[in-house]
Parts: sequence; structure tokens; C-alpha cells
Amino acid sequence: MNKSEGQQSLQNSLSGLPQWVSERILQQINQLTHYEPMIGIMGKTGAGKSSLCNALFAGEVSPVSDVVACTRAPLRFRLQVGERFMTIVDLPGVGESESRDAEYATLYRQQLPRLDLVLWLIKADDRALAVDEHFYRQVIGEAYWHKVLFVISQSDKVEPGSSGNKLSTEQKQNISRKIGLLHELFQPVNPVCAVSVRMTWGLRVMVERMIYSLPREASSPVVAQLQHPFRTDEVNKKARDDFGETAGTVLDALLSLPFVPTPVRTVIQAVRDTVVSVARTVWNFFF
Ligand SMILES: Nc1nc2c(ncn2[C@@H]2O[C@H](COP(=O)(O)OP(=O)(O)O)[C@@H](O)[C@H]2O)c(=O)[nH]1
Ligand SMILES: [Mg+2]
Repeated sequence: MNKSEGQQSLQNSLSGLPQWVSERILQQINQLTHYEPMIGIMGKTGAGKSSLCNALFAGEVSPVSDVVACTRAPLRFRLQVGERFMTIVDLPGVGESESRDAEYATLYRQQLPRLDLVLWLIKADDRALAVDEHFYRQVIGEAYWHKVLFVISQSDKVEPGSSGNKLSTEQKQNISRKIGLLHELFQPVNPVCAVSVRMTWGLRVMVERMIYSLPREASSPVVAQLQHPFRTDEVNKKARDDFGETAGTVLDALLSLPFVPTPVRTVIQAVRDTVVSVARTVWNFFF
């Protein structure tokens, strides 16, 4: 089966519906396959933002020049794999300069509603987190906490230091402690992750949590951008399930429209489960 055959199977599952309804559904499912996710990445300069993005994502990067004449405009990068796109917004460091924090606050409040997720990097040996905490509570605010995934970066730099290319038992214990500390400090919605890009440690778990933290419509398009080793069965399964569910919500949305006649509603309800299951089956051809 290829992509157009995938589209054909979807169409077949809708054959009992009037043409305007099935066309509308297909068009909206097609839009879902072209959803362009936007992921923010924040953390102080040197936290390891660029290194992490390069480690996780495969897409070819093209810098996006912001038209807005703002001195602190965030850097945006557009990644492309095949015909799929994703945007990464590199948000400037919080807590690096008091005088700029007001400016950052405005900028974050503009960006947050459009972002699917924010990866918030905290360097393993960074102990000055008071400003981060303030920022999380006052600027990000509870309404957006579900969009934040805290990542302890450069875990290899945790005490007592490692000689080889593996973390010592003592280091792993200290990383667990740091994770506990961040949970106490931020009470995050999504569980805190720890990674070391240098040692390629913790990345798979981090990617899984990222996929679980994303809104349903964004998970598959993000998976499409991942470097291959991170496309684990677990990650693919979650994305596939999400895609099926979002296809289902397309039909649910039609049911909520007052002008859809009762016989059509009955058919929509009858084919819903089939559409979800076909969408899951054809997922591979879209992502
Ligand atoms: N030891 C270690 N160094 C890292 C790791 N990740 C990044 N770095 C280094 O930290 C520095 C800053 O990284 P970069 O990705 O440019 O940080 P950014 O300013 O947040 O984008 C660079 O010299 C990286 O090579 C890591 O996991 N372990
Ligand atoms: Mg950078």
C-alpha cells in the first residue's frame, strides 16, 4: 500500500455518506497530516539547546527570518523531512539579565499560545533556579504549565564527575535527586527528564515523554522529524493512536453541527470506529 492507496481506504470507509460530508472529512484528515508543529526550546545560553535539537531531529534546517522588527525576536528554525515541516522556536535565556526579563515576559506571552510544547532545559550543574521558578509561576502561568517539559541537560556534568563515557552510580543518584528537586520546585504537569547529549544518555525516554506531552494533533508530525533511533515502537504507537483519535474528532465535530440531517448523523456514528481504525492502519503512509 502507498499513500494514495491509504487515502483510498479512508475514502472507502466513508462511502455510505453523502459526497459533501465525505469530502469534508477527507479534507480535514488531510489537513491533520499536514499539521506543522511548533516547539519552543528555552534555557540559558549554553544550556545545550542547539545540541539537543541536533541530536533529536533529522530534518533539514532552514533559518526563518522574522519580519517583526523586534530586537529580542526569538530565532525560528524550520525543519523539513520530505513534505513535512516543523518549526523550532529558540527562546532567549531567562534569568540572564534582570533588565531584560520584562521584555522576555512580553515575548513569551506572545509565543505560548502558538506553541505545542516548550522544552525547558536546565543544565545539570545550574543551581541558581530562583529566577526560573519566578518565571514559571508568574510569566508562563498555570494555564500553560501543561505545555512545559523540563529537561535536565548535560547530566554528565553532575557531581562527582565522570571519567569515561558512562555516568557513574553516584552521578545517577545525584541526577535522581535533581529530578526530585525540580518536581518539588515546579510541580510540573509532565515528568522531568534528564539527558546527556554527549553520552547519548536519557534521550529515548525524553523523546517518549515529549511525544506523550504533545497535543494529539502534533505527535505524528513531530515523530516524522525524529532521528531514526528515537522512532521506537512506543513512540510510533502513541503517534498512531493519536492520529486515529484526531480522525475520530473530525467526525465528532460534524455531529455537533446543527444542520447535519439525522440520517447522515446515524451513518457518521456508524462509521466512526471504522474511520478511526482505518486512520490507524494508514498512519505509516502519512508519517
Ligand atoms: N558535557 C556536555 N556538554 C554538552 C552537552 N550538550 C551540549 N554541550 C556543550 O555545551 C555547550 C553549549 O551547547 P549549545 O547546544 O550551543 O547550547 P545553547 O546555547 O543552549 O544552544 C557546547 O559547547 C556543547 O558542546 C552534554 O550533554 N554534555
Ligand atoms: Mg544555541
